[in-house]
Amino acid sequence: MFRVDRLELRLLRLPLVAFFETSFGRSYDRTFILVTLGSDGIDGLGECVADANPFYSAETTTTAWHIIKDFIASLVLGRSFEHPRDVYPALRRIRGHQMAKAAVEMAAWDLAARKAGVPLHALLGGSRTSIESGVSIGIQDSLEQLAGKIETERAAGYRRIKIKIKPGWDVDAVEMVRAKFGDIPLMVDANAAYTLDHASHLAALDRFSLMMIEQPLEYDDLRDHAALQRQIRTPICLDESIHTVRSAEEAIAMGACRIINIKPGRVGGHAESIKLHDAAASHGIAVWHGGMLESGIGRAHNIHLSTLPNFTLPGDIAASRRYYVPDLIEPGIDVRTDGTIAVPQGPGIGVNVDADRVRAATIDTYELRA
Ligand code: OSB
Ligand code: MG
Repeated sequence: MFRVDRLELRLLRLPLVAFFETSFGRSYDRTFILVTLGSDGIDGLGECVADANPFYSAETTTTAWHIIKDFIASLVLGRSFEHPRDVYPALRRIRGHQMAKAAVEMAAWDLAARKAGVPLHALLGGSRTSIESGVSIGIQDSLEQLAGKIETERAAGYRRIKIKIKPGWDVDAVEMVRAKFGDIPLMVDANAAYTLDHASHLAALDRFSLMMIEQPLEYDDLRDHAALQRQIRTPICLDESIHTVRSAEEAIAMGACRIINIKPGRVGGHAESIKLHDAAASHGIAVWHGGMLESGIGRAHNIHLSTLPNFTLPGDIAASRRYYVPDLIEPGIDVRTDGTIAVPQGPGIGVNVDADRVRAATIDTYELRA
């Protein structure tokens, strides 16, 4: 049981170590909200994955700030919760805004785990002590640059390479990777850059034995993905299209995907992610943990969630040094030479937040007490 007596929002901006380009654009930094929930002097942290722009999803840092401050805060502040799984249902009146809800809900999980003195993964029900790590490599200026990046990440030990694709940067890029690196575990992510008219073009990827193609079609589509899956052999994985357990059940029933990328921010937090994970498992659908360029705080949450048994494929959870130097946590998240990450064993998310670095990155703050 915990009573939430404090809620703090911080808007942060951190420069990325290297630009990150997807089919919807190039980023040089990340602006995000850090949520703190307090109870009897103990704090729990959640990182909101909404970006400054509405290009990956409709939510932005500004909409999330508004929804948390003006609607979510009154539903959690001064309230006692038996378990953090009760937070998401308490927000039911608010439609959508999964990223805003998730940031608060995940802070509640960290808080509850810290209060109980247990690592977050124990509260979530996961048992792995290490997770498999993959990398997501953005669109580059040239195929030579892409080859260089892949060489670096392979040498670091990562177990799976994902490359971002878009029309004009797809078949040739994959062909180069296969020619240069052979039969490595490889997948592509289109971030909704194609339409069903591209079906025969996307079928040209079939000969490369990719693990999957992630979100080839529109961000809110299921029907065309089902049609596309009937025309290509490469398994389709959905990311953007899955925002609730219900949408996942619909996608599975329609044959719109064979694999699902779980990002707790996209589905409303840890409790909904566990439900989605369980539903996918019951249908024989593999899941893996996606990434949103999180700082070490959000990354630590992702590591804990990835300890659940149906996360059977390497996640987009890489070392801090690929994203932020320094990270907000000290030490940062490290990937071992065998491509795995050790699951933190301390209470809650189990990482040390560097308060000075958080302060230095802060643009705006807001605090409420019960
Ligand atoms: O589509 O998975 C995606 C980053 C930002 C927004 C969307 C996506 C991504 C990534 C990067 O692929 C994953 C990571 O390394 O955090
Ligand atoms: Mg994706």
